[in-house]
Amino acid sequence: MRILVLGGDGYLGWPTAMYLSAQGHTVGVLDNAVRRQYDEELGSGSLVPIESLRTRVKAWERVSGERIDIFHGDLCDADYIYDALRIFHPDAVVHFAEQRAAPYSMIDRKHAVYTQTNNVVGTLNLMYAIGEIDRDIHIVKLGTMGEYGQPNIDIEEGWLEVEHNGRTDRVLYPKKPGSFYHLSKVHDSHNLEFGCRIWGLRVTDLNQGVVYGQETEQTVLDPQLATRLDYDAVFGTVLNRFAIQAVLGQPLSVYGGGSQTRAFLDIRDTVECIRLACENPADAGEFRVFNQATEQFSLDELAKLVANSYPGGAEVEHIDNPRVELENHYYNFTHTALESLGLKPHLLGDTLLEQMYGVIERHKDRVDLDLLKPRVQWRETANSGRG
Ligand code: NAD
Ligand code: USQ
Repeated sequence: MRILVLGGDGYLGWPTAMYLSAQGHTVGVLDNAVRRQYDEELGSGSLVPIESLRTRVKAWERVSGERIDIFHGDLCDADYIYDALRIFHPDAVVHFAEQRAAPYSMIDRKHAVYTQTNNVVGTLNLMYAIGEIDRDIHIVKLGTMGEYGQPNIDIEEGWLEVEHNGRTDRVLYPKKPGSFYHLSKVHDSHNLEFGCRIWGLRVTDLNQGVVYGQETEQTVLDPQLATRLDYDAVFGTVLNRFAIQAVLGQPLSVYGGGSQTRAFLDIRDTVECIRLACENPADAGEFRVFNQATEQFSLDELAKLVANSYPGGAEVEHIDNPRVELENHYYNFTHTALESLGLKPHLLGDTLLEQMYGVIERHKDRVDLDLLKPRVQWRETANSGRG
């Protein structure tokens, strides 16, 4: 298949592009490098050194013999995305190209507006381009488990059968997200579902949980193929941060009481889920939703797992929650669709954590400890961007 990966320079986009290429697909990557600009804005950077997209692609060709085409451009530039689709002619477009950090979207008005504009407009441009150029192109869109929030009922895969006053209907599962970033994904989902109804688009919305890990079968083939690993309080995600804090001898920063429960998956499962979604496309007019996560943990459980597995242990610190989140809540999500397509999940275990500790140990001198502290407060309308 011909697969265009939007956001192919990012934490997940780059390993996915290589994985799909390694499976024999013809891959292109589109990115405007804005993720590297957020680093400059925030004074942060990947713990593991990463190469430019051009160097990565050359290294991949040297290692695998496979070519990946680069499209350097902004998804919010409609003409650019129309041209890219006409030139590349994809069978599937994997859409990772969004501002993805909840704390970044909560810094202040400007960052909230940027996040929602970048994410919603980019997705709309993609929908229109596909609507005009070729409606058979399958959109594989990265959504998030956070779209659902923490409802007091079981979380289904995108849709819910509802009975009300003696009548029944199948409706989009109700959403109660916890940041302006997560809300941007809800808006995308609604726009995409509408595109399926009016134009017969084929869409798979992957409601992905929090991803952990840094290595895949392809990234380890050469240091120039490494993907990024964020540790700062804006872009660093919780399990990656706990592992990094353990190696640095810093307390593991559990926000609030720690009973908050979230859905998780290993980065090696992310790339495989994308392959499965691409190779098994949604039908014309179908808005298909998969919950792309394999396990659930409370923050306290995660912190304990890390503290128990790190040689020498780690201190767990509960700090005032900078976010507004439910605690002591019910959480139970369905995740059978990807497994029925053949996903064999990598469940979180000591081996993965030990591998991560090794990676972190090699690069721990690059950490700016100041960036570990969360400074973006959900209850404030204006925060300083650093941390
Ligand atoms: P990332 O920030 O590392 O990568 C996103 C890439 O998209 C970056 O390289 C960025 O430069 C690019 N991009 C952003 N806006 C763009 C635009 N307008 N035009 C072109 N390129 C643009 O993020 P990631 O962690 O790789 O996440 C990828 C996707 O997966 C995101 O949509 C995110 O919401 C989703 N997701 C991530 C996680 C996670 O734990 N990392 C979990 C669930 C869902
Ligand atoms: N948390 C801590 N300590 C930390 C960092 C986070 O306790 O040091 C807590 C947060 O309060 C939250 C949970 O851990 O309850 C997850 O936070 P996170 O920053 O790891 O993840 P989140 O903000 O939800 O966002 C990440 C990705 C986002 C993706 C989402 C998937 O950045 O792109 O959409 O995970 S999900 O959470 O399923 O919506």
